Amino acid sequence: MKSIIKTGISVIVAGLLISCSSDTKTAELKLASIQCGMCTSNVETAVADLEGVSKVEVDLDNKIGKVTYKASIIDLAAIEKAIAAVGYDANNTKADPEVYADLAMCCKLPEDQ
Ligand SMILES: [Cu+2]
Repeated sequence: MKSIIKTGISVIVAGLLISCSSDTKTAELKLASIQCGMCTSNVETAVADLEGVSKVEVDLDNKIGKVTYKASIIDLAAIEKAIAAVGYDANNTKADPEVYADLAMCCKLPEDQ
C-alpha cells in the first residue's frame, strides 16, 4: 500500500518536472549574414534584452545562434524579428533593410562591401 502511494507521488513529481522543463526551449538560429565580432555582440545584445530569453550564444565561425528561452513568454518568431530589427537575417526572417544599410562596413555582406 505504501509503495503505491510512493509511486503515485513520484509520478506526480516527475510530471511537474517535465511540464516545467518543457517550457524552456533551446533553439538554433541560422545567422547567415553575420560577419564579425561586432555583429555577434549586436545580435547577442538584441536577443538577451528580450523578455523570456535566458541565454544566447552566437557562434561566428558557424554563423549559428543558440538561444534558450521560455516558450510560454516568447516564441522563436519574435526572437527572429528582434534579430532582423537590428539588421541581420535570422533563419528565413530577413534583416530590416534600413537598419542593415546603417551597419558598419565590416558588418555588411561581402558583396556589399
Ligand atoms: Cu560585424
